[in-house]
Amino acid sequence: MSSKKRRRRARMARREASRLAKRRTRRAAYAILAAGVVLLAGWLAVRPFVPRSDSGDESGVIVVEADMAGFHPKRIRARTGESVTLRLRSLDTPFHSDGGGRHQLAIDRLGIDIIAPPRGSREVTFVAPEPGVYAFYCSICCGGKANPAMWGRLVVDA
Ligand SMILES: [Cu+2]
Repeated sequence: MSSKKRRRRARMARREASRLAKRRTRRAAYAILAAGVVLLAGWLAVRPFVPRSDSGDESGVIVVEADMAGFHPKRIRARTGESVTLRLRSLDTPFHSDGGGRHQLAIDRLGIDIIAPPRGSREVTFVAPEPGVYAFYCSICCGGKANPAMWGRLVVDA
């Protein structure tokens, strides 16, 4: 084989190798891009069902979540004289036939009555009253006040 031929072959081999390397890089880039798109789509699909846990983020804010299974938590605490923001969040969607995904939090003794829209929240701010146990309920869904699941307690300590 002439040296000319050998050089030519070497050049072709180098070209082929560089072409293969480029193809591999391109494939890797596409794979990363596709994985990113899949992850993003997955996150967007799942996000509405992930309960946001912002309870405890703000001081003085008590977050109570409600769904057809009742209030979470069912028992909340406050101290007499402290300013309390009570935020009720409905975890249900508007597709619930019973109550349309709305939930209520009413404390008759304190004149509190808020209704959270489906997958939304409403809040009320008040000064915690004298020590005692104050019952709250939702009378919108699942038999309302007659349903023991839709009851909770605000415990006020001195
Ligand atoms: Cu309810």
